[in-house]
Amino acid sequence: MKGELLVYIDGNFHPKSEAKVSVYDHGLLYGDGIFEGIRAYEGTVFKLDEHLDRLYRSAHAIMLQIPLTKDEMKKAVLDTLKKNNLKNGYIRLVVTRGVGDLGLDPRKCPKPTVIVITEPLIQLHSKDRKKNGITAMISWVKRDPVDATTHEIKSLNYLNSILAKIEANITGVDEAICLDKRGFVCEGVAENIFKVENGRIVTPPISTGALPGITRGFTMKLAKKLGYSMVERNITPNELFIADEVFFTGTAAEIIPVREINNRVIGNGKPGPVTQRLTKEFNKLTRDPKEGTLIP
Ligand code: PXG
Repeated sequence: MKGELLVYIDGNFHPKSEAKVSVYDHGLLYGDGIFEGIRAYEGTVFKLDEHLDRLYRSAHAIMLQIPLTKDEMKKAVLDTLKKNNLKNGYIRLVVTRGVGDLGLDPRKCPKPTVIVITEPLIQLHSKDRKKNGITAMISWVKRDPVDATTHEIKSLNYLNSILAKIEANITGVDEAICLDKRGFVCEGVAENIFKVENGRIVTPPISTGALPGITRGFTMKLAKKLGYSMVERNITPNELFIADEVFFTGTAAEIIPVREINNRVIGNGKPGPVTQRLTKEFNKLTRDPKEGTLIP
């Protein structure tokens, strides 16, 4: 179709409706692969180098040899954005184990598949939710443990998050929060979580099995720069209920306040001063060319 967005697959560009991979691709058959969700703001790809570093770390952890250097991968991302004339957009970078047979042995997959999808911005939550906060529930679905399919790796195994999201959907709340198997707070389904108590900011450590989010890392640095006490430590579900403020961070979600958890109102039910201050500074910096890579 004319005017369609183009998708990069293994060095070639295909119109969106024709962008396809084999049914024998182990990314589909087994969720065997890795990905990144990245975002461009006004011509700058926010923290592109950090996302590429994380992609290559994920690949290392699952022993997948990406057939492109980091610079070639960066070029593929920027070329795809340019071809699609996108200055603001969402970028999905996927590397799968590649085409194999119906057995799960990755040795049968000689060549990884590399995909770059770019789209105009996706809206995860409405403007009202971004401004006034979302509702959430603590899910019965525990985060995958660190000694198994840990979310420290940004792999294509997302059933753990999807099950929690389904639970949130059928309960009628916006998002789900996963605990680790000990019962400590871990993260949202595609967001990291923070709480504020007496002006001090706390977020769970990655050892709960959470993804080391790029937005999480950036928010922690920003919080310290603004003079807040910022610590990583285990948080109990009860500590969330009685927090002054709770917010999520993520590439699509950015910084979003949580106003209710399992029907308990958080603070006074409105976005708190710390969340608002961080959001304001965050929104300035995401558009700063110094914080990312310019689309040529
Ligand atoms: N935890 C998990 C499990 C995630 O998948 C985050 C935290 C936040 O990380 P970043 O690096 O984005 O700050 C993620 C993000 C999206 C999207 O549209 C994001 C993710 C997965 C699917 C969609 O933002 N991962």
